[in-house]
Amino acid sequence: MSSMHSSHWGAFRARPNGNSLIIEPFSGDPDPSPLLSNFTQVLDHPARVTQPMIRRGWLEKGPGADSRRGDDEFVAVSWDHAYSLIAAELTRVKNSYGPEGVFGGSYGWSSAGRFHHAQSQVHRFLNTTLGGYVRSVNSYSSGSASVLLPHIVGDMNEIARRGVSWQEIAEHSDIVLAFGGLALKNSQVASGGVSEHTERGYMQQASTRGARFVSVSPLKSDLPAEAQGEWIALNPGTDAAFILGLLAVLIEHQLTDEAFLARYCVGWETMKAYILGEEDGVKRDAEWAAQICGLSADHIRDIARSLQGRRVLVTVAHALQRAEFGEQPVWLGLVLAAALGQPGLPGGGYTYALGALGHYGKQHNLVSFPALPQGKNGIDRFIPVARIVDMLLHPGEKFDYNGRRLTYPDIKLAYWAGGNPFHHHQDLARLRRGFCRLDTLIVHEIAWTATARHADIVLPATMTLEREDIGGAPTDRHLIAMQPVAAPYAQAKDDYVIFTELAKRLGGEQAFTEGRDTQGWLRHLYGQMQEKLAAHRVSTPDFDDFWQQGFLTLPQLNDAGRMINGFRADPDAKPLPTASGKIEIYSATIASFGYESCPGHPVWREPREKPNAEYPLWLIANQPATRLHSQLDFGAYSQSGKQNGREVCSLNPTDASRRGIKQGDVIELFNLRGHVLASARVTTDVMPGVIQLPTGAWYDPVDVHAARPLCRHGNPNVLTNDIGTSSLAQGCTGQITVIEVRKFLGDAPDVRAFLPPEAAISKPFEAYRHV
Ligand code: PGD
Repeated sequence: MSSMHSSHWGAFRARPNGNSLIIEPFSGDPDPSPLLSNFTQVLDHPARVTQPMIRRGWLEKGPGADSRRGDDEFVAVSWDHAYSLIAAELTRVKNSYGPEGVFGGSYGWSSAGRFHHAQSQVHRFLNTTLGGYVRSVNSYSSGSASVLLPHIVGDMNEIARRGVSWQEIAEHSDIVLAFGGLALKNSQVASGGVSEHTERGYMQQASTRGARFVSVSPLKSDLPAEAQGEWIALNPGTDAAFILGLLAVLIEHQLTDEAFLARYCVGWETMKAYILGEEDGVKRDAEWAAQICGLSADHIRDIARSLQGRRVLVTVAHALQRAEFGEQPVWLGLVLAAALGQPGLPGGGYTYALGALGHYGKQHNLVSFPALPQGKNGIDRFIPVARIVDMLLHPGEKFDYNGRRLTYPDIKLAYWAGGNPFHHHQDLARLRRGFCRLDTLIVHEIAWTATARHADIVLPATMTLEREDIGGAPTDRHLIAMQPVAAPYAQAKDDYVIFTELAKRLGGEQAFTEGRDTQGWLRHLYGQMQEKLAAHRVSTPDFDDFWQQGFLTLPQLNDAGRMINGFRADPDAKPLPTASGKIEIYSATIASFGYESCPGHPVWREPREKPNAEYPLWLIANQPATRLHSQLDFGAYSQSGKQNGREVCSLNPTDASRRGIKQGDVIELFNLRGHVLASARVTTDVMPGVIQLPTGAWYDPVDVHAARPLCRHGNPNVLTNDIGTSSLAQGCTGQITVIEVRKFLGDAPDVRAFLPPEAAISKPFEAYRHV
């Protein structure tokens, strides 16, 4: 008997086969993701957390700052004992500091089911039992674009999802100019699930029709072979300068669409003055851009001229804005599309982050599946999500954010479920210092990630395969009944069950559960969706039939590509949701904030970190191809991509031979923040001067206390820099940094990332599977 289930990387059927699982992709998926095979052998992997664990130092000394976090023993306790300790600690913090003392941002992707979405569960729990918590806003994915785009064109999700559709590209685009490429490893993933992977097919269809895909990236692999495209290799982080150079050529040859710019945009004259050097005497022309981005001036001129008179789509990947001044390429991509007069034409103009997630460029469902209500947060204090360590290390300090001057709160307790900060944050030694300042860190995890190892209280959570849920996303026409595939491992419990037990002890059970168990909630949420559909006269099977069938096909809107198209078709009736109602090439609002790091029109700014004599190489720390973020790094597919258990890092033969590095060597990447071991892959797919090491290898430091730790496994966030993109958005800047690399001499230490902390395994307990 197989069970229907879903994940962020696809729907599937699963059935047990001894200790492993046989996974069959959803029959309706034309191009299933290979990430599905990460599920085959993980249910009882030794990395799983078996029972509640408390850090010895916290048990003995009580809550308080402690530098032993990440290097202490764990003591196994009963669930009852763990619940009592947590309830008492939450009560202490609430009574002494109020909800302002609790950080509940709990950033992380968790699993696809909409009810067991761990972040929502944490928020609902803290709202209903403590009266609120300090929250985080925006994401590590699109922290700067999500703040910038509403000022200059409209809501980020609207642009990405309803900007220009894949269907239009297949039918109409002549040129798709993709800054950051269109890698399928990214579009095979969508939060909430993606039951049909269609991007490869659309690219194939477009290129067969004659569309030209141009990928601007330091990595050749950012464009799939099916696109039959061109690779423009430019220096990391220099797209803004490149686009300014392209604009200069368009201006010089009078190839700009002045009528479009005058009618639909504000600020073109100011932008032109900046490009022509009328503001400060610096002419940003092709020669100027060539010096920065590593292309020849002639190449830049050729590319610019080739765009004129064609149906051109410009898209800028999430990755580009995950860098210092990451707002600028996002803004300039829009300016380039506007200068060509393309926004609003089918298959032309601007779309943000096409292909960065499986959600984008698709049609929306007629109604969305309801989210678990999160209750009311009684306090209004927040941080931009990637500023967490600044908050922990500098309570009371002021910082800028999107025109506001905010103050970092003084956090005593952090509650985390469904995320892995030691995966997603930058400068991990600094992150550890921040976490060591807390009184208490509580983590629910399925496995011993570095975040769990740094916690004071670790509670074993069930993984998605062990519980029932409903998977769905706003642009996925299949709603999936996620049927349990296996019984919970050892003593693992659902996040919802854990919070229900804690709510009981804190006197908030009714408010938290509203009298429902998991089944009760699934039926309730499904019923709400049925009501929304009924209002459109769409009938749906009852819950039991849906559950038995395993999925439901939902009606969709024909809305892909509607956002910008609508604006051009009827500019008076539907102005854009910006201050001027037009595309803002110059934003008076942003200018009024007075930020040097993000002025009123897009600019080129030299990043603080760039290659130098000591650290001459760019490191690109991008999304991995063999797993989602750090999830199931111990899974079969993720492991198959490693070399002797270590993450593989790619570098150009020129850089390798200069350092005597050969294919398969263990190499050490280092900078002033730390050292990382990885296995070398020597390839011309990476441009000279650049090294690529994907994110997601679990942090595995030889000595957690070291100021510059050595990770033996290959986590690039040891090396990345923990600064905000700009005063405007304060987004994550983890995509690029500078490093040096050398061959690692001597015996490379074995990877220990997937072994539970020693004391935790030496405890006498029986790991068993109970039904
Ligand atoms: P995941 O690995 O998905 O990473 O950061 P995020 O924290 O989301 O973490 C999810 C965790 O939830 C896993 O540890 C998993 O075991 C756990 N989990 C899964 N299901 C459950 C559950 O049901 N309950 C509980 N309690 N836990 C569960 C991702 C973030 O990383 C993102 S979105 C981006 S885009 C960023 N990308 C980069 C980057 O490009 N470059 C760098 N250098 N850094 C990045 N960090 C960011």
